[in-house]
Amino acid sequence: GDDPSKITLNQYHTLADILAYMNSVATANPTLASIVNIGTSYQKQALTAIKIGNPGTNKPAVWIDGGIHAREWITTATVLYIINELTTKQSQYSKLLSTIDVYLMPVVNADGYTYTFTTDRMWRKTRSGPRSGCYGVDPNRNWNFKWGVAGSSSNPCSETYDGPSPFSEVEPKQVADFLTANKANLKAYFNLHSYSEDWMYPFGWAAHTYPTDVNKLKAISAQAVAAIQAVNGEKFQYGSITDIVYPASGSTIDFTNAVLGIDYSFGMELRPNGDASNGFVLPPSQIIAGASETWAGLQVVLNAVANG
Ligand code: ING
Ligand code: ZN
Repeated sequence: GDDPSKITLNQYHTLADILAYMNSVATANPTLASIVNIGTSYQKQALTAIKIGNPGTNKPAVWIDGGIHAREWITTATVLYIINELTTKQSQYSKLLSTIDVYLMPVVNADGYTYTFTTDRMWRKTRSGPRSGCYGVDPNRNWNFKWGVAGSSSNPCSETYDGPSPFSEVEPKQVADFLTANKANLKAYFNLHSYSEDWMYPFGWAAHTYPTDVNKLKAISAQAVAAIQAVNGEKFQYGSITDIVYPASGSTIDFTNAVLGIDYSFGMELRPNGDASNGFVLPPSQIIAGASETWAGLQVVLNAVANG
């Protein structure tokens, strides 16, 4: 029968299949990979990450997550691609994985992701509620830094509803708790979205507001987008969240940068480019090209972390 530690990379997968894959990768690679239980979702589904790295103590670590927004399926597929890369090409990545640990979480918003398979392909938010007759909070407006300041809504029916309070949503709350507990080792945080082909650094809460080391972030972002372009020719724009997309407060990377002190905190908008008419529904035939270019950009930062 099928070997669950293998996954078809050119298809999208249900949460159940993803969890089975992650478990079997950890079982098949006991010295390289282990399951990290982040917690459970509002609807009591597993929130699961996988830690990949060769044995060692006090290693620098990086975190990469996808599926914080349910309909952005290419982000989940990209995290699965990276898990497969790191666990099936061990000689290629042995130096990297001897130096750093990589935490990968393919589906942050487990309930929303499941809902996009069962009911509404275009769902974005969590599935808590109802509040005022509407379901869900934007899990990328619910983090506890400058919550509710800009580019979010207090209307429960809005796609950017920031929630009744910071970390009202158990999914971002439990990810934040894990990141906080491990902040001494975490040297980079990546939060994947789609779409429009952008590479973004903080901040989103106010325009023309940047971390003090923004010049370092600009320089490595330029290298990352060049590495992305070298794979298939896709041109990603880079800049701060407000420079590149729009104001957005209470987001992932503002929190990981400003509260946890993780300098290399980046958000990305993956394929397709901004001209697409329904860019959330990326044909599966583009998964591998999109994931491989994204992985090239991420490796620029991972290698910088590994080289200290
Ligand atoms: N875009 C992101 C959003 O949450 C973003 C942009 C990314 C903002 C990272 C802040 C931090 O609106 C999509 N497509 O969801
Ligand atoms: Zn998103």
